[in-house]
Amino acid sequence: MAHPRTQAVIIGAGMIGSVHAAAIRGVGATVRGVVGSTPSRSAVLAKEWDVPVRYPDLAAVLADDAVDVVHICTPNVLHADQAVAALRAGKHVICEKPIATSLADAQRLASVAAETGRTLAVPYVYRYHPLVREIRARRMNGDFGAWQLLHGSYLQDWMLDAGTANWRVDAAQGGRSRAFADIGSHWCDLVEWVAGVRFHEVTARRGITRPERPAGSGATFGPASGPASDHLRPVTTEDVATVLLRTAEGVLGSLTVSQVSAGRKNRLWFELDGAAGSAVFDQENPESVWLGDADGARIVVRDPGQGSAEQRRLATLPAGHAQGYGDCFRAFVDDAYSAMAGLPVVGLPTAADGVRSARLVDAVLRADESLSWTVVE
Ligand code: SOE
Repeated sequence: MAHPRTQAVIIGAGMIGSVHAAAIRGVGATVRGVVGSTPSRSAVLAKEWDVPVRYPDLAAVLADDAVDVVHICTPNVLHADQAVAALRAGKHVICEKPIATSLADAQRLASVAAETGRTLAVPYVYRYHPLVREIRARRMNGDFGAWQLLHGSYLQDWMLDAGTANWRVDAAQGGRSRAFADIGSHWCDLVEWVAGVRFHEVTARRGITRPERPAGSGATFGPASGPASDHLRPVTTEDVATVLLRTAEGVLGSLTVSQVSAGRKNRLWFELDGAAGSAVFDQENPESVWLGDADGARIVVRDPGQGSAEQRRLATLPAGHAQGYGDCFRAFVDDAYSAMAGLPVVGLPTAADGVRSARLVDAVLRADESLSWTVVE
């Protein structure tokens, strides 16, 4: 549905801030303002993004009664405090993941959301691929039987170049976990939600492939920020991670995460193997899924005229007219704004999902330190 009356402000104007802006405009809402790292940067951005109101900082946004929702797209360490301030000012919030850099802060933020009664939505947007919903619907219909193995990977290469600098590398800004918290968290959210499981314990190893990188803050997915010899600093956050998982029922899983796999851009891939059937989804080819059962295997394509109600709802273009990441993001913002208006929505990731993710990040960090199977708190 369209949300012509919703007034949104974006805090943080990196790559993901622009994605939020396109999604807000895509659901017919207004990007009322944008706030950058300093008042002067905010003024430049307001002009570039062609927004109606100039805000020097977050405090000015929170003082404006016309603002309905604040989108927080800043470096991870700022998320929890900024989201708490926005909720306490009576705003709804869409907060980028991870919602906090510690489990305690994620829990504090979720309590404030509950206390204020405002919506806090978290962009685990891959839930919004129509065929992801189709696999989930088939699981709920019992098509796959009891799970036997859940496995996959999330691979990128935008940190491959030793000259790539980004705030995420710095634990003080991004948090102690990088690749797992940034993208492994998406995989876990998606697989838990689609398969209807909770990983109860994990064991993990994190790896650093570039022991030093330049200081500074290059763009996410941007070109290398310059010669690697300038202001090198030690890297303490992981480029790669391998994680073994186990549900309370004893179903095993495995996940490989990397931000340095040459040629892989945003390859979130999972396979769910059940006693009666299997399903495979590849985020870079989201227009079809692979399904296997005792009779063989077949490909199912996205089609608004076929399949589950949720697949049909999210399949906004005719079959063969590719939908992708931007469509997921727009559908997520659409549902988030509907929830803010008190309407029922299906599968919107909220504060509880942000806390769930923080628990998994915390468990992976502890497992890597102790080199043992570790219970997810
Ligand atoms: C960078 O790794 C990033 O932009 C993530 O932060 C997003 O969550 C993911 O969707 C794409 O990659």
